[in-house]
Amino acid sequence: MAKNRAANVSGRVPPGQYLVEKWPVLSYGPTPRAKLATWDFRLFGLVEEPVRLNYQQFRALPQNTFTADFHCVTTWSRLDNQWEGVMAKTVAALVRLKPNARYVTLHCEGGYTTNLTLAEFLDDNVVFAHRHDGQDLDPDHGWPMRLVVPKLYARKSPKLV
Ligand SMILES: Nc1nc2c(c(=O)[nH]1)N[C@H]1C(S)=C(S)[C@@H](COP(=O)(O)O)O[C@H]1N2
Ligand SMILES: [Mo]
Repeated sequence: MAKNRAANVSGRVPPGQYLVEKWPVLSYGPTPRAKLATWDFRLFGLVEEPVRLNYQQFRALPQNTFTADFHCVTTWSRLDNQWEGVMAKTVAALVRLKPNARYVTLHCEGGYTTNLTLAEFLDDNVVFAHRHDGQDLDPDHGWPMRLVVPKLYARKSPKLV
């Protein structure tokens, strides 16, 4: 890892971060093996219409690409990541949220969970991504799909959702 103190990008990275060019893997356990044939994405809770998508159906949803920085609270930041996937807003529209919905919990293969306020989830540039910098995500980075929430520390960007 290049230990570049992020002095000339203040305002863009949180205080005390250093910049990395290689992308570190931060997982609390071994990467579970994903099988596309049995993969599913379930949307349930305070919704009018619970939805279950297989991988083909997920990939058939409208796709977006954008660039954003990625910050881990263990002090590394990786700038200018290009993400490609389905925006969280697009996914939320499928289920039609009930008016009393306030929070989203994301459940991952392997047991990791994290939560967001609905406003954080529906913010711009929140994406269920399957590609990074023009390539399929590596399994250790969440392939076949992970959420990316660029404005929050990356622990709120769950892999293998
Ligand atoms: N499923 C899962 N998602 C996860 C984690 C994890 O351990 N398991 N770690 C989180 C943390 S703390 C960070 S910093 C980012 C790191 O993503 P990366 O390993 O792709 O760099 O993933 C987040 N999402
Ligand atoms: Mo992290």
